[in-house]
Amino acid sequence: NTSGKVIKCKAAVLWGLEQPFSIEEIEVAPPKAHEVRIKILATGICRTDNNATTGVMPAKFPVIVGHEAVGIVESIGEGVTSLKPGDKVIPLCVPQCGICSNCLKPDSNYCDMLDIVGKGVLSDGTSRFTCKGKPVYHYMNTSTFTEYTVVRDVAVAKIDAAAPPEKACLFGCAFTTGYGAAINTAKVTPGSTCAVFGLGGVGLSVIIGCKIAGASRIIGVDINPRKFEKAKAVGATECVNPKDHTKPISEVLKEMTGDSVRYTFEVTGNLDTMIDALASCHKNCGMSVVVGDPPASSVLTFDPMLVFDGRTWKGCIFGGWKPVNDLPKLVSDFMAKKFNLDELVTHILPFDKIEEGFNLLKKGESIRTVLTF
Ligand code: PAD
Ligand code: ZN
Ligand code: ZN
Repeated sequence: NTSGKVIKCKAAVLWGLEQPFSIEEIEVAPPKAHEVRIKILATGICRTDNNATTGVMPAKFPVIVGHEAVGIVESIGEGVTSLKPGDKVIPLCVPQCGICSNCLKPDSNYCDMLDIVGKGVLSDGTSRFTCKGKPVYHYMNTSTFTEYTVVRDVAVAKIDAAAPPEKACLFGCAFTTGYGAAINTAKVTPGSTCAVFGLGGVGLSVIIGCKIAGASRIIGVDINPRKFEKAKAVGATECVNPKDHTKPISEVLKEMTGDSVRYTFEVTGNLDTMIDALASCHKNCGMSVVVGDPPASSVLTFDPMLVFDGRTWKGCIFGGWKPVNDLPKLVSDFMAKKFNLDELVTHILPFDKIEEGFNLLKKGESIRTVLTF
């Protein structure tokens, strides 16, 4: 029984910006009040983790990143009532404390506990990880590239004990984000035409959402044509490479559809693509959803007529779900075969091969690589 004791285990530590992942032995302190310690079973690699290594997303170094995982509760701190050792769980990069002004709003999931600025510490202002005598910081309340992690109890969703970890981990980010962007944020209507810019794990999940919502045309847009086959397998009706055209992509989509693109989704994190996606939806009744992470401290200049004309420009965090409440239901729907995540997981690698997993992402060869322990 490891409860109450420091656990020594393996973790992938980032010592600084643009450094490789270094597999180190770390110490994981026991959970304090309202925290739980989790043994990670499987964790996906998301673009947002890579964004921490490049500085696009702020993080405090040294750091353990990773935010898309399934694990088992190993032990709980004082005052934890919602979870017990042995529960199968998903750590939440977007917590749901239930009491902040945002959690109390029925239509907001932007919990005050969300650590989007990269503070990297838990509620008492300290970290639970050390390596070689130094503190190692947390990332987005989760830090899943480690055999054991400690998170706040409000940043944990309990899921079906039978859920397969190497698929269900995608509910920790990619699927939940993309599917929710279509279902909750855009509220895609039956028979509509959608265009999805960026066909990675999150973009393909948007396509799955558009399809379930009954969209009749779903156009995948990517500069990497190797992504088209998977996009079609999950529901894209056609795919376009902006590099094959001299005209702006918004013009290309307008011609393809007789000016009827109702919903567009930016799922690449590029500033130019955010404007392209906005300009690509119908000028008066279209809606464009920003899902990709904008680079930290960036500024965008755009023609205000794009919005004045009547378009709606929206963003969403984690697909707009209230995750403690909604993730268990999403996982139940998955177990009932409402959606199939098989196409999204292209690679499964042992945890030690994390660097190889990131290289697959950077080279555009993977959709999701899942690391197993
Ligand atoms: P990914 O790298 O697997 O996929 C991105 C795709 O975009 C790739 O297929 C690229 O080829 C493609 N792409 C890149 N540049 C362009 C371009 N100029 N035009 C068209 N396509 C392009 O990433 P992902 O699916 O893991 O994540 C996608 C984005 O979503 C990324 O910015 C990530 O940080 C963000 C994200 N946001 C949330 C949220 O809550 N809003 C959650 C998770 C991820
Ligand atoms: Zn809250
Ligand atoms: Zn993510």
